[in-house]
Amino acid sequence: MKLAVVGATGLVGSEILEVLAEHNFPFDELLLVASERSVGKQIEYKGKAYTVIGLGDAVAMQPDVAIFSAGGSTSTEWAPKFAEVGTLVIDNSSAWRMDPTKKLVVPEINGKELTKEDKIIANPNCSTIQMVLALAPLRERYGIKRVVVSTYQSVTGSGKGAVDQMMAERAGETPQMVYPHKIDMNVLPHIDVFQPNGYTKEEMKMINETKKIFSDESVKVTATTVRIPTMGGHSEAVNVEFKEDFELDEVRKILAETPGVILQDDPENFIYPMPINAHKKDEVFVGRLRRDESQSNTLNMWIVADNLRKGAATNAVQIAEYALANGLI
Ligand code: 2RA
Repeated sequence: MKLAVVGATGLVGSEILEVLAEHNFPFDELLLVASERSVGKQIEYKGKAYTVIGLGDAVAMQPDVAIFSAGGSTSTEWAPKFAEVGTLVIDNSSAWRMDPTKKLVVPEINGKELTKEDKIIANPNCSTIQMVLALAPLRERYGIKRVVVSTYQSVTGSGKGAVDQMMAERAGETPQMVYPHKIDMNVLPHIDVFQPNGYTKEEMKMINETKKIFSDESVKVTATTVRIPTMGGHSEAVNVEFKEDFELDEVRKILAETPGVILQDDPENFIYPMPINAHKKDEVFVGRLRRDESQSNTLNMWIVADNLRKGAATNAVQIAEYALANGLI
């Protein structure tokens, strides 16, 4: 098994290496790939130094799997080149997510749709993954009519520069601005670029990707995505209208029994999901379950996950693990 990590020097790339090590992902050879300006850099993996190579050299080495987190333009140009030499590409960018010929995968939900023919697999957007993982089992049981979600997203979703801006502002220094405004002691209702309909690309990702992952255009989704000055993970307030009524105890049982989901729902004892506790964890944490008393068949939930983990690196590694376990590579 020859494994490539493309974008190995970025925030998500580093997280992918951490997850691979924690999961003891089996490979004989590891290729760490990045842009030309990073070629030659040394990166340590499990105590061994690896030298970063360029994309052209990596394709020529014909890896079995390439996990990409290198931005949309790199994925658009290079994912097909890897696929042509037989590599299974798992891409974290948005480049292939809404391509009708590519699958958008959360292994616990729709991993079974994968076949040997799928050579470029899209990893969903981090804010989508954590929401659909919690909603999927409830959709199975009650059917979903509509989802209203408001997110509270960590600056780590914007990359290292955004973390640096926040920390510089917090230290009273003059920051290198990544955002159009201050982020510390502030919130920005603006993630990615605004669209003609007034939504941002991030909001449209949540809307469109949810429908694709559920293979159900009838699910209505609306989203407001907000950047907040925190690390550790993304948080989401989700209001979901089911087709059928529900019992809260059954909802709790379903979620508690869902692989990859951890229920933290004991408000009396101040137990509820928080990004500070989700940091570096692979699971999705759900709490604050309560009936929406303003509308029948409707539930409020609070969903938190480390966006660099299940929102990106962990989900991508789990796709590779699924492919390996099911003879797809
Ligand atoms: C963000 N979900 O949080 C986007 C991309 N990582 O910025």
